[in-house]
Formats: sequence, C-alpha cells, structure tokens
Amino acid sequence: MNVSDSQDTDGVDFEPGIDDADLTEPEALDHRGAFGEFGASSGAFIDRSFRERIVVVGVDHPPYDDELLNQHLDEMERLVDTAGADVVERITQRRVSPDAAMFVGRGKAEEVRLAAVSHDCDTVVFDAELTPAQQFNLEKLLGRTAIDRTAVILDIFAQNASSLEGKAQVELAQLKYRLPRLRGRGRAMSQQAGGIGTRGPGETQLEVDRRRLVRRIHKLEAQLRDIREHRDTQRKARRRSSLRHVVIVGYTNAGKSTLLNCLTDAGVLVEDRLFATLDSTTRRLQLPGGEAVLLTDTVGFVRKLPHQLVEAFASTLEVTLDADLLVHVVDGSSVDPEAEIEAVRDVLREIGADRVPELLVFNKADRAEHVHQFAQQFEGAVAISAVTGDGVSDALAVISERIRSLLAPIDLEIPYDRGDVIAAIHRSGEVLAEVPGTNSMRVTARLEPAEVGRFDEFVVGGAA
Ligand SMILES: Nc1nc2c(ncn2[C@@H]2O[C@H](COP(=O)(O)OP(=O)(O)OP(=O)(O)O)[C@@H](O)[C@H]2O)c(=O)[nH]1
Ligand SMILES: [Mg+2]
Repeated sequence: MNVSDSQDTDGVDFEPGIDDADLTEPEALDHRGAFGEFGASSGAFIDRSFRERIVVVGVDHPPYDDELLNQHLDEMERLVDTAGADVVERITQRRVSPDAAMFVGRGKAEEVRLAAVSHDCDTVVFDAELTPAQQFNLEKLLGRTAIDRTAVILDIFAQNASSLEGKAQVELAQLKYRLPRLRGRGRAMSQQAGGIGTRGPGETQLEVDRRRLVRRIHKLEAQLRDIREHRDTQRKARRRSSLRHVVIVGYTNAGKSTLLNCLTDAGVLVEDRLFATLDSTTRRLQLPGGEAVLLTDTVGFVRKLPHQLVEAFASTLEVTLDADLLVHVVDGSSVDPEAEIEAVRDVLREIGADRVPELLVFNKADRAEHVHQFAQQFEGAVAISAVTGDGVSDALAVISERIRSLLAPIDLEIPYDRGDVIAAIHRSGEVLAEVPGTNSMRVTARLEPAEVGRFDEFVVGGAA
C-alpha cells in the first residue's frame, strides 16, 4: 500500500463556501456519486454487488500526530472492509484547517484523482465529515463517488439492520444525510426551457424529490413513535418487576454480545465485524448475591459516531439512560483502549447517560498479557476474557456488589410483637444485620426507595 504524505503547499482552491445555486450537476459521471438519484434501489453508498476498490484520504490537523492518523485510517480500513469493499491506497495530508470547498487542498485533490484513476477505483472515502458542498465539489473533480465517514458507517448500519425498528432507524438516518445533498436533476434542461420566473423541469424534479424524501422521513418518524410507545409499555412493566437493570455498553467489537452470551446463554450473534449488534437484547441474570437483574446488550459505539445515527437510535439508546449500572466493555487488546473509552463516554454524554454509574470491564485478556495490568490503572475495573470465561465470576461479584451498594442501608427498630413487619422487610429488601434489643429487634437493611415509606414508623436512621 502506498502512503503519501505532504504538506499542502498548492494554495489553489475552489472558491470556499460555494453557494448551492452555483453548483451544477456533474457531467457524464461514470459513477453514481453520493448525489446520485434519490431512491437508488439499495440506498447504499458503496456498491456491494462486487468488492469496490477504494482510496482512503485522511487529513491531520495540528497538533500533528502521524501515529494517531494512521490508527484512525486503520480503523477506517476496517469500516470499509465491513462495508464490503477493499482499500487500495491511503493518501494523507497535513493541513491547519480543512479547505472549505474541497476539504483537502486543490493540489492534493488532484493527487487523489490521479491515484483513483491509476487504481481504477470506484469510490474515494474521506475519514472526516464532509459538508454537502465539499462532497459535491470533490465528486465533480474526481469523477467518482466521494463519501465521508458518516456515509460508510450508515452503509454498515444499513447492511446489519434486521428488526423493523433497526431498519426504520437506519433509513431515517440515511435520509437525513441525503436531504441536504439532494440536487436537481436535468438542470441543463431547465436552463434551456427557462425564462425569468419560470420553473424548469429540473427544479420541479428537485422539489418533487425533496417532498418525497421529507414525506418518507415523517412516515418513518411516526412509525418509530409507535414502536417507542410499545417500548415504553414494556419499560413500565420492567420497572414494576423492580429488577435492577444492567446495560452493557462499549466500543464496537469490544465483546459485548460475547459477554451477554457468556453470562446468560442468550445466543446473540457474535461476529468479528463492526456493528454486528444493532438491536438490543435483554436477558435475566441471576447474580451470585442472590438477586436477579436484567442484562441488556446494546449497539456498539465508535469514534465520531454520526449524529444522525445517535439521533435516529435515540429510543434504542434510551435503555442506557434508564440503567442502574453500565457495564462498559473495553477491548483491552486494542491499540488504544483509552481512546475507545473516551469515544464511548462521548456518546454517553451526548445522550445524557453519563450520570449512570459505570463499571469498566477490560475484555480479551486472553489476547494480550497487559490487559490485567491495564485494568489496575482504573479504580474498580476488572479484566476478563468473555471467550475463555477467565475473570467473569469476579466481574459478576463486582456487578453484584455495585448493585447492592446502590441502595443505602437503613436501620429500623421493630418491636418483637411485630414479626409480620420483620418478615415483610425480609421479603422486600436485603437484611444485612439483626441485633436483638430489650424490647425490639434492630434491623439493618437495604430497601428499594419505594419500599422505605412502608416502614417509616420503624426507621431510626441511615446505617453507617
Ligand atoms: N480473543 C478474544 N476474542 C473475543 C473476546 N470477546 C469477544 N471476542 C471476539 O471479538 C469479536 C467481537 O465480539 P462481539 O461480542 O460480537 O463484540 P460486540 O462488542 O458485541 O460488537 P458489536 O455488536 O459489533 O458492536 C468476536 O470475533 C468475538 O469472538 C475475548 O475475550 N477474547
Ligand atoms: Mg454485539
């Protein structure tokens, strides 16, 4: 693989911030392009009827860090591979800030074009978020599809979605991505036919496309609202069951589904590819301390998860907001586990789940010796291998302990003639100690907040 890296010195750029109205349709493109006709059969950006050849472009902004850039491009390559295509060349550039018109400088864009031609590649992927104008200009210059990180991730999600809700969420995210990128088709015709104040057929078509797309967005949103109402009913039922809820979160491919399977025989799909899980699965888990909890496996996160997806997956991600404890699974054998932890925490912050208590679980300890050592640097973290089962019982004990500590113990004085109350406390909470007094029994117990009120008259204080 060729890796070229150069400082941008050309300084010749397309006019920055080109107005939409100035953009004309790319002419005689052999390739579909991200601005291709709305409603392409699969909705995918990368064609999967064959393995596309792809040139990947990464830009390093100050403070420059080649190693980090390469790590990001390695990840981009995995994403492209998961999306069903092959990377044939990487091109990198250092730039103080992205070029407004083409993201990279004009000279670099020309280099990308030559590379694309020499490899006869189908698509160029930029490891960044491109604006619609940048993307349009690039496609025009390159003469082939130019897409960004978001489009690749959307493609993978689309490929992996299986449930009705998952599919609707992904399609909604795709349409929201496409909406600002719609272009009038047949604009040339409209110019031929047009006079001042007339609306050419090209523009009409654009309006029609836009309306169709907006209508479809509304329909999907309504459909998702219905699914969500149903989910709310389920959630209420779950709350009534008063079981604590533990939710597994983590970077994609960290081993979340493997852990759920290892703990509950859930039989969830485990695959060595990114975003294998899009739908959450919940199972009951009996903890060693005696109590049972609900355990949910969720969609994986990734660095710079497209906001359209976070938005569209809001209802799926809501389970993390409701959780009593997040089990944050980290691939301890990955190149940079800390960056992955941060990426996951970024998404948790975005959805407001950063207040939920978190337990860090460093997985894949069987693959790298340093995983145990690494875990020790994080307070309360554990190291496991979800494949061999090593350390899993310790992790369970910690989960159990963390769940128990969610309920602060309280002290109660129960007269001896109220054996019914003592029995009720045993039924509704966890009794930590019973100390007999002269006229009453002193009971230290952990009770659900909703249960405490029932025993108000016997409460003598919070236990130390
Ligand atoms: N060596 C090793 N491999 C593991 C371990 N846990 C998971 N894997 C492998 O890692 C890959 C991803 O595992 P999954 O359980 O699908 O990961 P996930 O976090 O659910 O991934 P997504 O659903 O794609 O976000 C699979 O190939 C697993 O077999 C482990 O402890 N050790
Ligand atoms: Mg999974």
